[in-house]
Amino acid sequence: MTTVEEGVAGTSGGRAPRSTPQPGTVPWPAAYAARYRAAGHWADRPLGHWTRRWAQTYGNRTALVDGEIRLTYRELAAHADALAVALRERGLHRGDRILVQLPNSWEFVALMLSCFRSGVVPVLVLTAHREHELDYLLRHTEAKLIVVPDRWRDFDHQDLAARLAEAVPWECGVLVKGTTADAAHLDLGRILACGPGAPERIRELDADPPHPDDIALFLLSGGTTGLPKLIARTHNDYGYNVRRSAEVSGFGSTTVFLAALPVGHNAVLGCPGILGTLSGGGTVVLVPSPQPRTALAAMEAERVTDVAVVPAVARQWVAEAAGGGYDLGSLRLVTIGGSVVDPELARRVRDGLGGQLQQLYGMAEGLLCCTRPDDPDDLVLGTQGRPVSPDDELLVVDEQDRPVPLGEVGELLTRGPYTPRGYYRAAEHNTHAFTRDGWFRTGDLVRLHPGGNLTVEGRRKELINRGGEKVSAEEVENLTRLLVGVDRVVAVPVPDKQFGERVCLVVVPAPGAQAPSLSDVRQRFVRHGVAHYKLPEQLEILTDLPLTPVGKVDKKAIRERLATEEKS
Ligand code: OOB
Repeated sequence: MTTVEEGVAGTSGGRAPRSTPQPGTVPWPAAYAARYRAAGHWADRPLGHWTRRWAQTYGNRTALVDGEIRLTYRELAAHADALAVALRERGLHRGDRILVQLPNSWEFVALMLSCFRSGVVPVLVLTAHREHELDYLLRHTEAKLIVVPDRWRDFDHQDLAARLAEAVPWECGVLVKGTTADAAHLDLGRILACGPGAPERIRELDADPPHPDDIALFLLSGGTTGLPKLIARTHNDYGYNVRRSAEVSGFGSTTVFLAALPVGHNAVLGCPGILGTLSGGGTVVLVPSPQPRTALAAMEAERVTDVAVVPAVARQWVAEAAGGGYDLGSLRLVTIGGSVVDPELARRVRDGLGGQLQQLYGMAEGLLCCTRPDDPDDLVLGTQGRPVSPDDELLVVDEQDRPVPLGEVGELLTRGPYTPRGYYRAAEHNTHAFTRDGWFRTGDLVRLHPGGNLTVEGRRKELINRGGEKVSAEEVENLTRLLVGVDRVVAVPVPDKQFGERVCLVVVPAPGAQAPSLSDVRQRFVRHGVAHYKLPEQLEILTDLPLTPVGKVDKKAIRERLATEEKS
Protein backbone atom coordinates (compact mmCIF):
# COMPACT_ATOMS: atom_id res chain seq x y z
CA MET A 1 0.00 0.00 0.00
CA THR A 2 1.26 3.47 -0.78
CA THR A 3 0.89 5.95 2.02
CA VAL A 4 -0.37 9.40 1.19
CA GLU A 5 2.96 10.95 2.06
CA GLU A 6 4.91 8.70 -0.29
CA GLY A 7 2.36 9.10 -3.04
CA VAL A 8 2.22 12.86 -2.84
CA ALA A 9 5.76 13.82 -2.15
CA GLY A 10 7.42 11.53 -4.62
CA THR A 11 10.73 12.08 -2.87
CA SER A 12 13.31 9.63 -1.80
CA GLY A 13 11.81 8.85 1.60
CA GLY A 14 14.73 9.76 3.84
CA ARG A 15 17.67 9.35 1.47
CA ALA A 16 19.46 12.62 0.80
CA PRO A 17 18.10 13.72 -2.58
CA ARG A 18 20.14 15.40 -5.25
CA SER A 19 20.28 19.10 -4.68
CA THR A 20 19.20 21.43 -7.45
CA PRO A 21 21.04 24.74 -7.85
CA GLN A 22 18.83 27.66 -6.84
CA PRO A 23 20.15 30.70 -8.73
CA GLY A 24 20.65 33.79 -6.60
CA THR A 25 20.87 31.88 -3.31
CA VAL A 26 23.80 30.73 -1.17
CA PRO A 27 23.45 27.05 -0.27
CA TRP A 28 24.44 25.64 3.10
CA PRO A 29 27.85 23.95 2.85
CA ALA A 30 27.51 20.20 2.22
CA ALA A 31 28.79 19.21 5.67
CA TYR A 32 26.13 21.35 7.37
CA ALA A 33 23.38 20.11 5.08
CA ALA A 34 24.40 16.52 5.88
CA ARG A 35 24.32 17.30 9.59
CA TYR A 36 20.86 18.88 9.44
CA ARG A 37 19.56 15.88 7.50
CA ALA A 38 21.15 13.36 9.82
CA ALA A 39 19.62 15.13 12.81
CA GLY A 40 16.20 14.89 11.16
CA HIS A 41 15.78 18.66 10.99
CA TRP A 42 15.46 18.61 7.25
CA ALA A 43 12.64 16.22 6.48
CA ASP A 44 13.41 16.09 2.74
CA ARG A 45 9.78 16.52 1.81
CA PRO A 46 8.34 19.51 0.00
CA LEU A 47 5.86 21.47 2.10
CA GLY A 48 3.10 20.62 -0.39
CA HIS A 49 2.76 17.17 1.09
CA TRP A 50 1.24 18.80 4.18
CA THR A 51 -2.03 19.63 2.48
CA ARG A 52 -2.87 16.03 1.65
CA ARG A 53 -1.61 14.64 4.93
CA TRP A 54 -3.63 17.17 6.91
CA ALA A 55 -6.76 16.47 4.86
CA GLN A 56 -6.37 12.75 5.47
CA THR A 57 -5.52 13.00 9.17
CA TYR A 58 -7.73 15.87 10.28
CA GLY A 59 -10.47 15.59 7.61
CA ASN A 60 -13.59 17.27 8.91
CA ARG A 61 -12.06 19.28 11.70
CA THR A 62 -12.18 23.04 11.32
CA ALA A 63 -8.93 24.32 9.82
CA LEU A 64 -9.80 27.97 9.24
CA VAL A 65 -12.31 30.50 10.53
CA ASP A 66 -12.59 33.78 8.66
CA GLY A 67 -15.66 35.78 9.65
CA GLU A 68 -18.68 33.69 8.65
CA ILE A 69 -16.56 31.22 6.73
CA ARG A 70 -15.41 27.98 8.35
CA LEU A 71 -13.34 25.54 6.32
CA THR A 72 -12.52 21.95 7.18
CA TYR A 73 -9.10 20.51 6.44
CA ARG A 74 -10.58 18.61 3.52
CA GLU A 75 -12.12 21.76 2.05
CA LEU A 76 -8.90 23.69 2.54
CA ALA A 77 -6.95 20.99 0.68
CA ALA A 78 -9.44 21.09 -2.20
CA HIS A 79 -9.08 24.87 -2.45
CA ALA A 80 -5.31 24.61 -2.41
CA ASP A 81 -5.46 22.00 -5.18
CA ALA A 82 -7.79 24.19 -7.24
CA LEU A 83 -5.40 27.10 -7.00
CA ALA A 84 -2.34 24.96 -7.68
CA VAL A 85 -3.93 23.57 -10.84
CA ALA A 86 -4.97 27.07 -11.91
CA LEU A 87 -1.43 28.39 -11.43
CA ARG A 88 -0.04 25.59 -13.57
CA GLU A 89 -2.71 26.12 -16.22
CA ARG A 90 -1.80 29.80 -16.39
CA GLY A 91 1.74 28.76 -17.30
CA LEU A 92 3.32 29.14 -13.86
CA HIS A 93 5.86 26.49 -13.11
CA ARG A 94 8.11 25.32 -10.32
CA GLY A 95 10.44 28.12 -9.34
CA ASP A 96 8.36 30.94 -10.87
CA ARG A 97 7.84 33.81 -8.45
CA ILE A 98 4.56 35.57 -7.66
CA LEU A 99 3.99 38.63 -5.46
CA VAL A 100 1.36 37.95 -2.83
CA GLN A 101 -0.21 41.00 -1.24
CA LEU A 102 -3.34 39.77 0.49
CA PRO A 103 -4.98 40.78 3.75
CA ASN A 104 -5.59 38.21 6.50
CA SER A 105 -8.04 35.83 4.86
CA TRP A 106 -8.64 32.15 4.23
CA GLU A 107 -7.76 32.69 0.57
CA PHE A 108 -4.26 33.72 1.61
CA VAL A 109 -3.75 30.40 3.41
CA ALA A 110 -5.15 28.39 0.48
CA LEU A 111 -2.83 30.26 -1.88
CA MET A 112 0.22 29.58 0.29
CA LEU A 113 -0.56 25.88 0.32
CA SER A 114 -1.13 25.88 -3.44
CA CYS A 115 2.30 27.41 -3.92
CA PHE A 116 3.94 24.81 -1.70
CA ARG A 117 2.16 22.15 -3.73
CA SER A 118 3.02 23.48 -7.20
CA GLY A 119 6.49 24.86 -6.47
CA VAL A 120 5.44 28.39 -7.48
CA VAL A 121 7.24 30.68 -5.05
CA PRO A 122 5.29 33.39 -3.19
CA VAL A 123 7.01 36.66 -2.30
CA LEU A 124 5.24 37.87 0.83
CA VAL A 125 4.41 41.53 0.58
CA LEU A 126 2.61 43.57 3.24
CA THR A 127 -0.73 45.19 2.36
CA ALA A 128 0.87 48.45 3.50
CA HIS A 129 3.37 48.30 0.64
CA ARG A 130 2.82 50.57 -2.31
CA GLU A 131 4.34 51.32 -5.72
CA HIS A 132 7.82 52.08 -4.38
CA GLU A 133 8.17 48.68 -2.73
CA LEU A 134 6.10 46.59 -5.15
CA ASP A 135 7.83 47.82 -8.28
CA TYR A 136 11.23 46.98 -6.83
CA LEU A 137 10.13 43.54 -5.61
CA LEU A 138 8.46 42.74 -8.91
CA ARG A 139 11.58 43.57 -10.90
CA HIS A 140 14.01 42.02 -8.45
CA THR A 141 12.19 38.69 -8.46
CA GLU A 142 10.89 38.91 -12.06
CA ALA A 143 7.55 37.77 -10.72
CA LYS A 144 4.99 36.53 -13.23
CA LEU A 145 1.86 37.25 -11.23
CA ILE A 146 0.72 39.81 -8.67
CA VAL A 147 -1.98 38.66 -6.26
CA VAL A 148 -3.96 41.49 -4.66
CA PRO A 149 -7.34 42.35 -3.16
CA ASP A 150 -9.43 44.55 -5.47
CA ARG A 151 -9.57 47.24 -2.78
CA TRP A 152 -8.33 47.21 0.75
CA ARG A 153 -8.60 50.04 3.28
CA ASP A 154 -9.59 52.57 0.62
CA PHE A 155 -6.74 51.71 -1.69
CA ASP A 156 -7.20 50.36 -5.21
CA HIS A 157 -4.68 47.51 -5.22
CA GLN A 158 -6.06 46.09 -8.45
CA ASP A 159 -5.30 49.29 -10.33
CA LEU A 160 -1.75 49.57 -8.98
CA ALA A 161 -1.01 45.90 -9.71
CA ALA A 162 -2.30 46.29 -13.26
CA ARG A 163 -0.10 49.32 -13.88
CA LEU A 164 2.98 47.62 -12.48
CA ALA A 165 2.36 44.38 -14.40
CA GLU A 166 1.95 46.28 -17.64
CA ALA A 167 5.17 48.24 -17.19
CA VAL A 168 7.54 45.27 -16.95
CA PRO A 169 9.02 43.81 -20.14
CA TRP A 170 7.87 40.25 -19.42
CA GLU A 171 4.43 38.67 -19.21
CA CYS A 172 2.97 39.38 -15.79
CA GLY A 173 -0.62 38.67 -14.77
CA VAL A 174 -2.85 39.95 -11.98
CA LEU A 175 -4.93 37.68 -9.74
CA VAL A 176 -7.63 39.48 -7.79
CA LYS A 177 -9.51 38.63 -4.61
CA GLY A 178 -12.76 40.54 -4.40
CA THR A 179 -16.05 41.11 -6.09
CA THR A 180 -14.86 43.68 -8.60
CA ALA A 181 -12.12 41.75 -10.39
CA ASP A 182 -11.58 43.25 -13.82
CA ALA A 183 -12.33 40.94 -16.77
CA ALA A 184 -8.70 41.27 -17.89
CA HIS A 185 -7.51 39.75 -14.62
CA LEU A 186 -7.75 36.35 -13.00
CA ASP A 187 -10.53 36.08 -10.47
CA LEU A 188 -9.53 34.23 -7.29
CA GLY A 189 -13.13 33.68 -6.22
CA ARG A 190 -14.07 32.13 -9.57
CA ILE A 191 -11.08 29.77 -9.57
CA LEU A 192 -11.95 28.61 -6.07
CA ALA A 193 -15.62 28.18 -6.93
CA CYS A 194 -14.73 25.94 -9.91
CA GLY A 195 -12.78 23.51 -7.72
CA PRO A 196 -9.72 21.42 -8.54
CA GLY A 197 -11.08 20.01 -11.81
CA ALA A 198 -10.14 16.72 -13.42
CA PRO A 199 -8.25 14.13 -11.35
CA GLU A 200 -5.47 13.94 -13.94
CA ARG A 201 -4.65 17.59 -13.24
CA ILE A 202 -4.07 16.65 -9.61
CA ARG A 203 -2.01 13.64 -10.66
CA GLU A 204 0.15 15.92 -12.78
CA LEU A 205 0.75 18.08 -9.73
CA ASP A 206 1.61 15.06 -7.61
CA ALA A 207 4.00 13.81 -10.24
CA ASP A 208 6.05 16.99 -10.29
CA PRO A 209 6.52 18.25 -6.73
CA PRO A 210 9.15 20.85 -5.87
CA HIS A 211 12.46 19.62 -4.55
CA PRO A 212 12.87 19.90 -0.76
CA ASP A 213 15.90 22.15 -1.22
CA ASP A 214 14.01 24.45 -3.60
CA ILE A 215 12.89 27.87 -2.45
CA ALA A 216 9.45 27.54 -0.82
CA LEU A 217 8.83 31.23 -0.16
CA PHE A 218 10.47 34.63 0.04
CA LEU A 219 10.30 36.71 3.19
CA LEU A 220 11.26 40.37 3.27
CA SER A 221 14.07 41.44 5.50
CA GLY A 222 13.36 44.19 7.98
CA GLY A 223 16.83 45.20 6.86
CA THR A 224 18.98 48.22 6.91
CA THR A 225 19.69 48.79 3.25
CA GLY A 226 18.21 51.19 0.72
CA LEU A 227 15.66 48.63 -0.42
CA PRO A 228 14.38 45.52 1.37
CA LYS A 229 16.39 42.35 0.90
CA LEU A 230 14.72 39.06 0.10
CA ILE A 231 15.24 35.93 2.12
CA ALA A 232 14.76 32.69 0.24
CA ARG A 233 13.49 30.03 2.61
CA THR A 234 13.63 26.42 1.39
CA HIS A 235 11.02 23.69 1.94
CA ASN A 236 13.50 21.92 4.20
CA ASP A 237 14.46 24.93 6.27
CA TYR A 238 11.01 26.47 6.64
CA GLY A 239 9.42 23.11 7.35
CA TYR A 240 11.79 22.70 10.27
CA ASN A 241 11.18 26.31 11.36
CA VAL A 242 7.44 25.55 11.58
CA ARG A 243 7.70 22.08 13.11
CA ARG A 244 10.25 22.98 15.72
CA SER A 245 8.59 26.19 16.85
CA ALA A 246 5.24 24.35 17.12
CA GLU A 247 6.94 21.74 19.29
CA VAL A 248 8.57 24.17 21.71
CA SER A 249 5.38 26.22 21.96
CA GLY A 250 3.28 23.13 22.68
CA PHE A 251 0.92 23.55 19.70
CA GLY A 252 -1.40 20.60 19.04
CA SER A 253 -4.87 19.48 18.07
CA THR A 254 -6.59 21.68 20.67
CA THR A 255 -4.77 24.84 19.56
CA VAL A 256 -6.99 27.67 18.35
CA PHE A 257 -4.61 30.32 17.02
CA LEU A 258 -5.65 33.91 16.36
CA ALA A 259 -3.93 35.46 13.32
CA ALA A 260 -4.44 39.17 13.97
CA LEU A 261 -1.12 40.70 12.87
CA PRO A 262 -0.49 40.76 9.09
CA VAL A 263 -0.20 37.22 7.70
CA GLY A 264 2.78 38.22 5.59
CA HIS A 265 4.89 38.38 8.74
CA ASN A 266 7.05 35.36 9.45
CA ALA A 267 5.94 35.12 13.09
CA VAL A 268 2.26 34.90 12.14
CA LEU A 269 2.77 32.59 9.20
CA GLY A 270 5.15 30.02 10.57
CA CYS A 271 6.66 30.65 14.03
CA PRO A 272 4.57 28.56 14.78
CA GLY A 273 1.60 30.69 13.73
CA ILE A 274 -0.79 29.56 11.01
CA LEU A 275 1.29 26.72 9.58
CA GLY A 276 2.29 25.46 13.03
CA THR A 277 -1.37 25.32 14.05
CA LEU A 278 -2.45 23.48 10.91
CA SER A 279 0.44 20.98 11.28
CA GLY A 280 -1.03 19.85 14.58
CA GLY A 281 -4.67 19.73 13.51
CA GLY A 282 -5.71 22.90 15.36
CA THR A 283 -7.86 25.79 14.14
CA VAL A 284 -6.69 29.15 12.79
CA VAL A 285 -8.96 32.14 13.34
CA LEU A 286 -8.21 35.03 10.96
CA VAL A 287 -9.19 38.62 11.70
CA PRO A 288 -8.43 41.49 9.31
CA SER A 289 -6.49 43.57 11.82
CA PRO A 290 -5.27 43.55 15.41
CA GLN A 291 -7.77 46.30 16.29
CA PRO A 292 -8.38 45.60 20.03
CA ARG A 293 -12.15 45.19 20.00
CA THR A 294 -12.16 42.93 16.94
CA ALA A 295 -9.29 40.82 18.26
CA LEU A 296 -10.62 40.37 21.79
CA ALA A 297 -14.15 39.64 20.55
CA ALA A 298 -12.74 36.94 18.26
CA MET A 299 -10.70 35.48 21.14
CA GLU A 300 -13.82 35.17 23.23
CA ALA A 301 -16.16 33.94 20.49
CA GLU A 302 -13.81 31.28 19.10
CA ARG A 303 -12.28 30.24 22.44
CA VAL A 304 -8.81 31.17 21.17
CA THR A 305 -5.93 29.45 22.98
CA ASP A 306 -2.86 31.02 21.34
CA VAL A 307 -2.03 34.47 20.00
CA ALA A 308 1.06 36.21 18.63
CA VAL A 309 1.38 39.91 19.29
CA VAL A 310 3.88 42.80 19.13
CA PRO A 311 4.35 45.00 22.21
CA ALA A 312 2.60 48.05 20.68
CA VAL A 313 -0.54 45.99 20.04
CA ALA A 314 -0.29 44.08 23.32
CA ARG A 315 -0.51 47.39 25.18
CA GLN A 316 -3.77 48.20 23.40
CA TRP A 317 -5.18 44.73 24.05
CA VAL A 318 -4.38 45.00 27.75
CA ALA A 319 -6.12 48.39 27.94
CA GLU A 320 -9.18 47.01 26.13
CA ALA A 321 -9.29 43.89 28.33
CA ALA A 322 -9.05 46.07 31.45
CA GLY A 323 -12.31 47.73 30.40
CA GLY A 324 -13.92 44.38 31.13
CA GLY A 325 -16.61 42.54 29.25
CA TYR A 326 -14.43 39.87 27.64
CA ASP A 327 -14.04 36.28 28.74
CA LEU A 328 -10.48 35.43 27.76
CA GLY A 329 -10.33 32.32 29.92
CA SER A 330 -9.49 30.10 26.93
CA LEU A 331 -6.08 31.74 26.39
CA ARG A 332 -3.20 29.33 26.98
CA LEU A 333 -0.20 31.13 25.49
CA VAL A 334 0.40 34.75 24.51
CA THR A 335 3.54 35.06 22.39
CA ILE A 336 5.07 38.52 22.29
CA GLY A 337 7.99 39.72 20.19
CA GLY A 338 9.14 41.68 17.17
CA SER A 339 10.43 44.57 19.26
CA VAL A 340 11.69 45.24 22.76
CA VAL A 341 9.51 44.10 25.65
CA ASP A 342 10.54 45.34 29.08
CA PRO A 343 9.79 43.16 32.12
CA GLU A 344 7.15 45.62 33.33
CA LEU A 345 5.16 45.38 30.09
CA ALA A 346 5.67 41.61 30.01
CA ARG A 347 4.09 41.32 33.44
CA ARG A 348 1.21 43.62 32.52
CA VAL A 349 0.46 41.59 29.39
CA ARG A 350 0.50 38.33 31.30
CA ASP A 351 -1.68 39.63 34.09
CA GLY A 352 -3.95 41.61 31.78
CA LEU A 353 -4.70 38.94 29.17
CA GLY A 354 -4.15 35.78 31.16
CA GLY A 355 -2.60 32.52 29.97
CA GLN A 356 1.12 31.98 29.94
CA LEU A 357 3.48 34.46 28.37
CA GLN A 358 6.13 33.55 25.83
CA GLN A 359 8.75 35.99 24.62
CA LEU A 360 9.86 35.49 21.03
CA TYR A 361 12.92 37.05 19.45
CA GLY A 362 13.21 36.19 15.83
CA MET A 363 13.90 37.39 12.34
CA ALA A 364 12.84 36.67 8.79
CA GLU A 365 16.46 35.65 8.21
CA GLY A 366 15.88 32.57 10.37
CA LEU A 367 16.95 32.32 14.00
CA LEU A 368 14.13 32.01 16.53
CA CYS A 369 14.62 32.29 20.27
CA CYS A 370 11.81 31.97 22.77
CA THR A 371 11.07 31.32 26.39
CA ARG A 372 9.38 28.00 27.08
CA PRO A 373 5.92 27.70 28.62
CA ASP A 374 7.34 26.03 31.76
CA ASP A 375 10.25 28.47 32.29
CA PRO A 376 10.41 30.30 35.64
CA ASP A 377 9.14 33.87 35.89
CA ASP A 378 12.52 35.60 35.80
CA LEU A 379 13.25 34.06 32.39
CA VAL A 380 9.75 34.55 30.97
CA LEU A 381 9.50 38.17 32.03
CA GLY A 382 13.13 39.21 31.78
CA THR A 383 14.63 37.49 28.72
CA GLN A 384 13.84 36.95 25.06
CA GLY A 385 14.39 33.21 25.35
CA ARG A 386 16.85 30.75 23.86
CA PRO A 387 17.20 29.20 20.40
CA VAL A 388 14.57 26.70 19.36
CA SER A 389 17.04 24.31 17.69
CA PRO A 390 19.96 22.48 19.28
CA ASP A 391 21.80 23.22 16.02
CA ASP A 392 21.33 26.98 16.18
CA GLU A 393 24.77 28.48 16.75
CA LEU A 394 25.14 31.83 18.50
CA LEU A 395 28.23 34.00 18.78
CA VAL A 396 28.33 37.35 20.57
CA VAL A 397 31.15 39.54 19.27
CA ASP A 398 32.73 42.97 19.64
CA GLU A 399 33.32 45.42 16.77
CA GLN A 400 36.32 43.41 15.58
CA ASP A 401 34.30 40.17 15.51
CA ARG A 402 36.08 38.89 18.62
CA PRO A 403 33.87 36.87 20.99
CA VAL A 404 33.00 38.85 24.15
CA PRO A 405 33.04 37.18 27.58
CA LEU A 406 29.78 35.44 28.53
CA GLY A 407 27.34 37.95 29.99
CA GLU A 408 28.78 40.98 28.15
CA VAL A 409 26.90 42.84 25.43
CA GLY A 410 27.94 42.38 21.81
CA GLU A 411 26.54 41.84 18.34
CA LEU A 412 24.79 38.53 17.81
CA LEU A 413 26.01 36.38 14.93
CA THR A 414 24.16 33.19 14.07
CA ARG A 415 24.12 30.12 11.85
CA GLY A 416 21.75 27.19 11.79
CA PRO A 417 19.47 24.77 9.98
CA TYR A 418 16.83 27.39 9.15
CA THR A 419 19.07 30.47 8.81
CA PRO A 420 20.04 30.83 5.12
CA ARG A 421 23.64 31.74 4.28
CA GLY A 422 22.88 34.76 2.11
CA TYR A 423 20.20 37.13 0.84
CA TYR A 424 18.68 36.47 -2.57
CA ARG A 425 20.49 38.04 -5.53
CA ALA A 426 22.60 40.19 -3.24
CA ALA A 427 26.17 38.93 -3.65
CA GLU A 428 27.80 42.25 -2.81
CA HIS A 429 25.61 42.95 0.23
CA ASN A 430 26.16 39.39 1.48
CA THR A 431 29.87 40.05 1.91
CA HIS A 432 28.95 42.52 4.70
CA ALA A 433 25.83 40.86 6.07
CA PHE A 434 27.53 37.48 6.56
CA THR A 435 31.01 36.56 7.74
CA ARG A 436 33.26 34.43 5.57
CA ASP A 437 32.29 31.46 7.71
CA GLY A 438 28.64 31.96 6.94
CA TRP A 439 27.56 33.64 10.19
CA PHE A 440 24.67 36.04 9.73
CA ARG A 441 25.27 39.41 11.38
CA THR A 442 21.94 40.13 13.08
CA GLY A 443 22.86 43.75 13.87
CA ASP A 444 21.27 43.19 17.29
CA LEU A 445 23.19 43.82 20.51
CA VAL A 446 22.48 41.05 22.97
CA ARG A 447 23.64 39.66 26.28
CA LEU A 448 23.89 35.91 26.62
CA HIS A 449 23.11 34.59 30.11
CA PRO A 450 24.77 31.50 31.59
CA GLY A 451 21.62 29.35 31.25
CA GLY A 452 21.52 30.02 27.50
CA ASN A 453 18.80 32.69 27.41
CA LEU A 454 19.51 36.06 25.89
CA THR A 455 18.32 39.60 26.33
CA VAL A 456 18.19 42.10 23.48
CA GLU A 457 20.03 45.21 24.68
CA GLY A 458 19.99 47.41 21.60
CA ARG A 459 21.09 47.29 18.01
CA ARG A 460 24.03 48.18 15.88
CA LYS A 461 22.07 48.23 12.63
CA GLU A 462 20.45 51.41 11.43
CA LEU A 463 16.78 50.74 11.46
CA ILE A 464 13.73 52.10 13.15
CA ASN A 465 11.48 49.48 14.75
CA ARG A 466 8.04 51.06 14.61
CA GLY A 467 5.80 48.75 16.58
CA GLY A 468 7.41 45.69 14.97
CA GLU A 469 7.44 47.10 11.42
CA LYS A 470 11.05 47.68 10.45
CA VAL A 471 12.05 50.85 8.60
CA SER A 472 15.52 51.13 7.10
CA ALA A 473 17.16 54.45 7.95
CA GLU A 474 19.11 54.33 4.70
CA GLU A 475 15.94 53.87 2.65
CA VAL A 476 14.28 56.91 4.27
CA GLU A 477 17.45 58.98 3.81
CA ASN A 478 17.73 58.02 0.12
CA LEU A 479 14.07 58.84 -0.45
CA THR A 480 14.52 62.24 1.19
CA ARG A 481 17.50 63.03 -1.04
CA LEU A 482 15.58 61.94 -4.11
CA LEU A 483 12.19 63.47 -3.36
CA VAL A 484 12.99 66.50 -1.25
CA GLY A 485 16.38 67.34 -2.71
CA VAL A 486 18.20 67.68 0.60
CA ASP A 487 21.61 66.07 0.70
CA ARG A 488 22.44 66.19 4.34
CA VAL A 489 19.85 64.08 6.04
CA VAL A 490 19.72 61.27 8.55
CA ALA A 491 16.84 59.17 9.82
CA VAL A 492 16.97 58.04 13.43
CA PRO A 493 14.59 56.31 15.84
CA VAL A 494 13.09 58.43 18.61
CA PRO A 495 11.07 57.00 21.50
CA ASP A 496 7.33 56.82 20.86
CA LYS A 497 4.66 56.06 23.47
CA GLN A 498 2.47 54.05 21.12
CA PHE A 499 4.93 52.35 18.76
CA GLY A 500 8.08 52.16 20.89
CA GLU A 501 9.97 54.08 18.20
CA ARG A 502 9.08 56.43 15.39
CA VAL A 503 10.98 57.75 12.37
CA CYS A 504 12.63 61.13 12.95
CA LEU A 505 14.21 62.90 10.02
CA VAL A 506 17.11 65.22 10.77
CA VAL A 507 17.83 67.65 7.95
CA VAL A 508 20.54 70.24 7.33
CA PRO A 509 19.27 72.56 4.56
CA ALA A 510 21.79 73.82 1.99
CA PRO A 511 22.96 77.39 2.66
CA GLY A 512 20.23 79.83 1.69
CA ALA A 513 17.73 77.03 0.99
CA GLN A 514 14.40 76.86 2.72
CA ALA A 515 13.92 74.02 5.20
CA PRO A 516 11.21 71.54 4.16
CA SER A 517 8.21 71.01 6.41
CA LEU A 518 7.22 67.63 7.80
CA SER A 519 3.92 67.63 5.90
CA ASP A 520 5.72 68.47 2.67
CA VAL A 521 8.13 65.56 3.14
CA ARG A 522 5.28 63.18 3.97
CA GLN A 523 3.25 64.26 0.95
CA ARG A 524 6.19 63.66 -1.35
CA PHE A 525 6.72 60.18 0.12
CA VAL A 526 3.03 59.37 -0.35
CA ARG A 527 3.02 60.61 -3.94
CA HIS A 528 6.05 58.44 -4.65
CA GLY A 529 4.12 55.41 -3.38
CA VAL A 530 6.05 54.70 -0.19
CA ALA A 531 4.40 52.47 2.45
CA HIS A 532 2.71 54.57 5.09
CA TYR A 533 4.58 53.14 8.08
CA LYS A 534 7.86 54.49 6.67
CA LEU A 535 6.75 58.13 6.56
CA PRO A 536 8.76 60.38 8.90
CA GLU A 537 6.74 61.42 11.93
CA GLN A 538 9.11 64.03 13.26
CA LEU A 539 11.41 66.52 11.51
CA GLU A 540 14.33 68.31 13.11
CA ILE A 541 16.29 71.02 11.33
CA LEU A 542 19.94 71.35 12.34
CA THR A 543 22.64 73.68 11.12
CA ASP A 544 25.19 70.88 11.12
CA LEU A 545 25.49 67.18 11.79
CA PRO A 546 27.81 65.98 14.56
CA LEU A 547 30.62 63.73 13.30
CA THR A 548 32.47 60.81 14.87
CA PRO A 549 36.29 60.96 15.14
CA VAL A 550 36.53 59.11 11.80
CA GLY A 551 34.28 61.66 10.10
CA LYS A 552 31.02 59.68 9.89
CA VAL A 553 27.71 61.23 10.94
CA ASP A 554 27.35 60.52 14.65
CA LYS A 555 23.80 59.15 14.78
CA LYS A 556 24.20 58.11 18.38
CA ALA A 557 24.92 61.70 19.41
CA ILE A 558 21.88 62.87 17.41
CA ARG A 559 19.63 60.26 19.06
CA GLU A 560 20.89 61.22 22.49
CA ARG A 561 20.37 64.91 21.83
CA LEU A 562 16.81 64.32 20.65
CA ALA A 563 16.06 62.08 23.61
CA THR A 564 17.30 64.79 26.03
CA GLU A 565 15.22 67.45 24.28
CA GLU A 566 12.18 65.18 24.50
CA LYS A 567 12.57 64.87 28.26
CA SER A 568 13.17 68.56 28.98
C1 OOB B 1 10.64 39.61 13.48
O1 OOB B 1 11.26 39.56 12.26
P1 OOB B 1 11.81 40.78 11.40
O2 OOB B 1 12.62 40.17 10.32
O3 OOB B 1 10.68 41.68 11.04
O4 OOB B 1 12.74 41.64 12.36
C2 OOB B 1 13.85 41.08 13.02
C3 OOB B 1 14.41 42.07 14.01
C4 OOB B 1 15.47 41.50 14.91
O5 OOB B 1 16.73 41.46 14.29
C5 OOB B 1 15.40 42.48 16.07
O6 OOB B 1 16.07 43.67 15.74
C6 OOB B 1 13.93 42.76 16.18
O7 OOB B 1 13.39 42.53 14.89
N1 OOB B 1 13.26 41.89 17.15
C7 OOB B 1 13.26 42.09 18.49
C8 OOB B 1 12.49 41.05 19.04
N2 OOB B 1 12.05 40.26 18.03
C9 OOB B 1 12.53 40.80 16.89
N3 OOB B 1 13.86 43.03 19.24
C10 OOB B 1 13.68 42.95 20.59
N4 OOB B 1 12.95 41.97 21.19
C11 OOB B 1 12.33 41.01 20.46
N5 OOB B 1 11.61 40.05 21.06
O8 OOB B 1 10.47 40.65 14.10
C12 OOB B 1 10.25 38.27 14.03
C13 OOB B 1 10.32 37.14 13.23
C14 OOB B 1 9.97 35.92 13.75
C15 OOB B 1 9.52 35.82 15.05
C16 OOB B 1 9.45 36.94 15.84
C17 OOB B 1 9.82 38.19 15.34
